[in-house]
Amino acid sequence: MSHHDERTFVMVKPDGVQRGLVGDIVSRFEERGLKLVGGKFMQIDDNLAHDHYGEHEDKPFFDDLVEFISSGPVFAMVWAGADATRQVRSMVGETDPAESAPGTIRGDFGLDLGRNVIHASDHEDEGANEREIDLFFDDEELLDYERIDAAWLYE
Ligand code: DGI
Repeated sequence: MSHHDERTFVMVKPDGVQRGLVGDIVSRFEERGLKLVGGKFMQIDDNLAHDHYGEHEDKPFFDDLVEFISSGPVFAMVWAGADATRQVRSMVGETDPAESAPGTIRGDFGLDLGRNVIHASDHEDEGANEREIDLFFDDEELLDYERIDAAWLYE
């Protein structure tokens, strides 16, 4: 795998789907030059919600978080590109939309910590990207192809 193919897991949360933000969010990553290698419109069940947010199980907001993330459809994606995990997080903004800069997804579309529109793997948590991809996708659901503009995106 070349360094252009680092993969990261991204998900439009139920609030983003309900608010019609899927297209805008997908466009941002496409325009940045990232490559969509997997996508799934789905509803998260209780088990998957617990697995995905397991690191927060002792937090006071855990039950609300699990209920919210499984409350309606989400759009789960895998995006690939150079330094993808860190670059996507910088486009997403801070965990709290109120602290997120304009121009970031959370800074443009959110006001409340519990309704922050999007999830993306934490680049500071080594291996979180691949763990989350494995949790949501089978290998055969991730497609291997080149973007036709790859030679114009990378030197
Ligand atoms: O990786 P992030 O989504 O930016 O943040 P995280 O992994 O620390 O937390 C996961 C989600 O949990 C986050 O997107 C929103 C929610 N959350 C985090 N901290 C708090 C919180 N929700 C509430 N109500 N209060 C918190 O302090």
